[in-house]
Amino acid sequence: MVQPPKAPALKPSALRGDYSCAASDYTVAQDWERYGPDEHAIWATLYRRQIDLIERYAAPEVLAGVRALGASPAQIPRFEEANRVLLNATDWRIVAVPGLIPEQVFFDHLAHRRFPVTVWIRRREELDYLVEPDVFHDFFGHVPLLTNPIFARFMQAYGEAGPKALSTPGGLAMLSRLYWYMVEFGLIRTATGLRVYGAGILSSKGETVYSIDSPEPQRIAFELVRVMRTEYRIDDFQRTYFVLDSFEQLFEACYNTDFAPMYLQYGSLPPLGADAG
Ligand code: HBI
Ligand code: FE
Repeated sequence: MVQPPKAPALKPSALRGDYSCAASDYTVAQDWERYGPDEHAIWATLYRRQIDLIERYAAPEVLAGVRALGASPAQIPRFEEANRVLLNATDWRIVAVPGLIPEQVFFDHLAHRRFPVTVWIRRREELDYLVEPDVFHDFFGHVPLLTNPIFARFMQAYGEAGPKALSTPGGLAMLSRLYWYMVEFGLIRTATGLRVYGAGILSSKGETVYSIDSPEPQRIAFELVRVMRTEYRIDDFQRTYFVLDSFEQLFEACYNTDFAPMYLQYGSLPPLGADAG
């Protein structure tokens, strides 16, 4: 039996998932038949309200992915069905996990083109906010862009960068900021305006609108070192979003880049503030 990792909370609390049946790589069976009507109904509520919003706010590559996956409000998706689409598009697959898993295991899954998706769904009282990822965040937020070859290739390179980050002081914090800002909370410039692609935004009704329409946050052009040095907030909307010109830009900045010199140069310096101008 594997041990759950520590919760990424300010006040550490137990993670919700059941880790007792997880394999050594933290995977479990999705066990789709076990979801009840109430759980499918929560999926339906979340899906309906996000799909309308993202038609207007999300990057075209995200919308193409949502369509390709054939997800619907009718029920929590079956990972096996999504995997047929993903394998065909980019040779990625979903693996089911009980929730957050240790960094090292997470990186290894990504490096092998496996995306860990949490099996459980939030409760109705938590529609708007939840500390841990659930199946709606992981599937609706992350999986659509994994049908995009460039973004999928970036995600693999990200996983491959894990071991060196774990063995260099300050490295993990810097690599995690890249994930936070460019995978969870990324924005992208398109011919028709600024659009959302980050999973943390796509799975949040409030932040989808806020990240694009609010005058409050800073929106800064993507710059690898700056992203890796900038602290983030886990308990509120972001103060800063980084903006891509294209997914190629993210891929080019990270593929074949040795992050070690950046860890050595900046890893032991204090980070830049989450709202540093
Ligand atoms: N585990 N299931 C899951 N999902 C994540 O997004 C995740 C994780 N473990 C570690 C982790 N993310 C972070 O360390 C990333 O910043 C790398
Ligand atoms: Fe996420």
